[in-house]
Amino acid sequence: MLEYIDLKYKPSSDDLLCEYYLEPNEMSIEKASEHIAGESSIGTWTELSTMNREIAHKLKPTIYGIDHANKLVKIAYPSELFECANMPQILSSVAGNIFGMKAVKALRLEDIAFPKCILKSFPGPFFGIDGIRKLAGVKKRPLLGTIVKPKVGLSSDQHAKVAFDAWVGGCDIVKDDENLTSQAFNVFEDRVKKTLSMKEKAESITGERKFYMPNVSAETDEMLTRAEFVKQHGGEYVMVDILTVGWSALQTLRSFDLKRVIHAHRAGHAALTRNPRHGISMLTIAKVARLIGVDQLHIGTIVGKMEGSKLDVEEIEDEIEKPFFHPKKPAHALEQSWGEIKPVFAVASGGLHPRLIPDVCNMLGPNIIIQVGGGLFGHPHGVFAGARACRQAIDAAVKGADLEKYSRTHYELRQALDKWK
Ligand code: CAP
Ligand code: MG
Repeated sequence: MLEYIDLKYKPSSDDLLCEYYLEPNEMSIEKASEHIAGESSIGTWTELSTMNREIAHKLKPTIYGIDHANKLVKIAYPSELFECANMPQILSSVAGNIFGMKAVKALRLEDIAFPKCILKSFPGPFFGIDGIRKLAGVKKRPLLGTIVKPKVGLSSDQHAKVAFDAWVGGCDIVKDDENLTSQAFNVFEDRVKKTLSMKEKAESITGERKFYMPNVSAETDEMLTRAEFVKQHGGEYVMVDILTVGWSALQTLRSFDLKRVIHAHRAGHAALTRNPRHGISMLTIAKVARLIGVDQLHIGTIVGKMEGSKLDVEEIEDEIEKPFFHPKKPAHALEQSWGEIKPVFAVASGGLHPRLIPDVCNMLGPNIIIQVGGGLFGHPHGVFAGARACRQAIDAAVKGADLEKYSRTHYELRQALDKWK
């Protein structure tokens, strides 16, 4: 077995770094980590007649950290192992076969840091936070989004109508739900045309920029055709379910000369991220998504209906919103310096309603997009009132006003607080 462990090794700026949570299976964590290091790079289960010094010298990774108490292993991979601009290949290496190895009882890729040479080969976000704020003409406050509910079932006319009500009521953004694409009852092109024209009407009434995020998730060629259709019809955004379309399709969408805001929905992520002992962390997925180049990314709400601890959600927001060159922090081994890669706008969504909005603002700060689906479409007085209630809750949070007091002079908010205690 090749020697992979060198606890004195100091990773070079050319290494790709991974941190794994590793539960060994009837062997030492050292032995198990060597299996992982080998299988994720140049090794396999037995010695090879075809292995030679040169390959080993050039491509062998180094296990440079083993934390027995927390079962954490750090591995530095020489960048030559990877193909620049090829996310499938990178993840097939460091997040591929290894999860199924008998040498481990459980394995979770907790964090990843990309070296400059790989960083430079990906575009990152086209707009980033500053670009979106400029597009929206909203300098400071959190942006307010909603998701048309029911998730699916409305006709394209009904979809456009409720989107109009949400925009005029105060939403900046209206999005399709993750499982609405182009079903018989609501064909994509129809919905996009009607909803975009309602968007223009809402803009002229409110004097505010309004945005529609149509879900273009589909087979890659079809996805590109739909994205182009949105562009031709004046839409500024596309939304894509990044896990179900896949990393390669996301790279294709980003490389397409779209110049549209890419909103990343993470439907399916919890199959990978939820188990704290096995899988891939949302932090890792968020870094991959930022590198490929999404502009907005769901990261959780802490207080809503989806799991995701305060620590996790705040750490993900920190990481994706970190500016190009962040102030020198005590270098955590996997500290990612993002170079020219723009920051990504964090999205808090899932089980939110007006009463929870101040908590989200206080915990996740102003650089957040707050998306409220059921908590807006479930308002006792309908969509327009639901949007007004959510916008009033954001205004209260921005002013630091007490929500109950604020609701005495904001009727729609009062009604929402009465419904969702
Ligand atoms: C929220 C939502 C989003 C979730 C996804 C839904 O609707 O549209 O898909 O936010 O979760 O379908 O549940 P509600 P996450 O506001 O009605 O809950 O953002 O954690 O990926
Ligand atoms: Mg949804």
